[in-house]
Amino acid sequence: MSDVTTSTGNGGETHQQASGDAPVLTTNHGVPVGDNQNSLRSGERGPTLLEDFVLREKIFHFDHERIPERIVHARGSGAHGVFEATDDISDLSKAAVFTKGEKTEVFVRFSTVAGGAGSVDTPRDVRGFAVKFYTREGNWDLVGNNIPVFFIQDAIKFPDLVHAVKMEADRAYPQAGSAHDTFWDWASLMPETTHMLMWAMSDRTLPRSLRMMEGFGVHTFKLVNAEGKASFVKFHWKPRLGIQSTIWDEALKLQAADNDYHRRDLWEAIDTGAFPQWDLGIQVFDQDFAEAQPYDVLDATKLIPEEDVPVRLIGTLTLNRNPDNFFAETEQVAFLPTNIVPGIDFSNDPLLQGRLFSYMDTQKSRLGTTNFHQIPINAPRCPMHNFQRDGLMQTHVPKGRANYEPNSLAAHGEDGGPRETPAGFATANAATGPGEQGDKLRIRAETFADHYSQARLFYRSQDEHEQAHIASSFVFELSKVGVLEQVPPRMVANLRNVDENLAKRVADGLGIELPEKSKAAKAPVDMAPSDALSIHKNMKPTLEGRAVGILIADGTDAAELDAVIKAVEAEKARAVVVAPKVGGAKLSDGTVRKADGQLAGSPSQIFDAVAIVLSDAGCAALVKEAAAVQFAMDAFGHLKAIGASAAAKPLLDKAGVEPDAGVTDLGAAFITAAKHRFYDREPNVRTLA
Ligand code: HDE
Repeated sequence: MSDVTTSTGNGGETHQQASGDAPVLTTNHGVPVGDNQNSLRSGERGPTLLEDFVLREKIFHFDHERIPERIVHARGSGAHGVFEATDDISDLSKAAVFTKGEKTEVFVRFSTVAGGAGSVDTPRDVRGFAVKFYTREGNWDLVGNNIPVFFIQDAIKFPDLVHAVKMEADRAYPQAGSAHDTFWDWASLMPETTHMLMWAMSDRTLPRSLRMMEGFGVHTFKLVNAEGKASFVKFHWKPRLGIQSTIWDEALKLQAADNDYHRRDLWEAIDTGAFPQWDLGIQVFDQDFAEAQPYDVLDATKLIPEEDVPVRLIGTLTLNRNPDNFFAETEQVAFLPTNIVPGIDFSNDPLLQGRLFSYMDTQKSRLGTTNFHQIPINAPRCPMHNFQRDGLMQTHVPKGRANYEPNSLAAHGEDGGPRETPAGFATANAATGPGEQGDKLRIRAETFADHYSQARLFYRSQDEHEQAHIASSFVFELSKVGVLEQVPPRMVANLRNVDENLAKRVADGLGIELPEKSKAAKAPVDMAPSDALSIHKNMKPTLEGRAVGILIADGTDAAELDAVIKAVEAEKARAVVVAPKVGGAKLSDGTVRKADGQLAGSPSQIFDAVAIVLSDAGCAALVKEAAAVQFAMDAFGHLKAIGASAAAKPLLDKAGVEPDAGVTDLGAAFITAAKHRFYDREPNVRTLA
């Protein structure tokens, strides 16, 4: 049944009128609108009248559609889901969200940090990983990142970090990138950033998909059990699809191919039922362990190697529903590290402590009211009662007189309102758990002084290819430092404390003398390398959740094409057919196969592996097509598997594709190869530092 009937009014403009199920168009105040095409005029060609409340309300509301974007993490993508607790940890925490079998609704928002809301998805940047659990004891927000450590130790440095990394104040560029003067000027003067810089310069900041990155709570928190006993805890999210990253050249080209690469990928995965999943892991430790470490567990620039405290998996997060409305949900969601529930508590990490007052404040200025908790995406799903009253945009209508406590109104038969409960949130007593007390001093603890040991740990835990990427990223970023000539040597001087070889590679890559080593506040120590820190050691040889681009042209063998598609789909991957024309190609059997993407708009960087299925004639045509040559050349350069029919050889030759383990025919060998990246190929395609 049609929802609207159309009629043509004066001047030929289209009027759509409600009929059937279509609701009547009204003003915000419910007044039915008779004409949504013409404003009210004085005479047919006269001025518009102030009286036109329909026009004025429509424009007035439109004029105010935007709210201030987040000062950091402005660009984000969100999804609804569910968290299911899978292990009994009642000995550690009394939180209902951790009761084995308990299912809790969640909303998750992933973000980049530096760019504005309209910036691209694939810059080299940290990713936010913020989870709001709507537990039956109130909302718990775990507002973390995809990197387990942070740039700074104390919240007082956060505005400096953000000012330095965001676009420069006078010229308003670069958008969304750290490769510029002010960031490196600041970072090279702040040795505590060194560990996080290692992560930022690694491929961790170039995730292949939001579905394929880890998440971390970063700070040390506490778990508190029913007896009030507290333990220290670090939270981890482990992606079921493994960790997967792109490489720099690919990320740059993805930026050109698709500004919304990650947002689209997340939306489409959920839309097609391929629900992304992560396991929630905890590292639990006590005061004795904390005191025995060569770093301070309250220092957010440090991690706890998984080899020292294994990650115990206690639940699973499944994202299973896309937002209904981006603004109402993803934009208005207000994460607050202060949203915490009984059974979980803060530690004295000075970075976390600073966050505890920042977020409430920012939400007030972003959302305009202290009542932002009443916006549906922020509202708790459990009952909520208190004596907070009034304020801008109040939507609750409390009944009765009880807006203060204590009161004895109940004795008079009136509603006396809510009362506190002994089961409510109580701050963990330091005497029954890890103790962190001290005098009030504006001081940085001596235990925070070692800025290099874990940077070294990270670097030395990477394989040779990952180390080369890190060295090359430093070279690239520092090469973007313009007039501030003192900055690159200062940074390299710091890197000498991390690893002499790394420093030398970066100095060579920049073409500068190796500077004198900077003086470390505390001499670094060697820690045992940790495999958990490497992406390459944590990638899964799988095609699940990935995409294979299949290039075809007129004359492609239908059976050969179908065999590839079938084999790819059997691995739970997307088989995406690409042809010079989106209408399709005429195959060997005379049928026309519609393409999923046109060659010009579907470069190989949007795929994890490519198959090139061509006839002699098809190949002869594509050899003269730059986009086709580039398709093969980039797949090779981005270290991806390339499966090709024998007839495609001239195209591969023209693209400079040389035979190696990742270049196969279209049989089973291709499917095996497609699950990998061929990092050994890299020295043949580009010079790394
Ligand atoms: Fe944030 N951070 N942050 N941050 N942060 C914000 O809150 C802040 C820090 C993180 O998807 C802001 O709503 C301070 C660490 C994520 O909506 C703001 C400090 C970590 C998100 C803010 C930090 C984070 C934010 C901006 C130093 C990883 C996006 C808008 C003490 C553990 C949440 C907003 C979303 C957002 C302040 C440090 C993660 C301004 C002062 C460390 C994922 O309030």
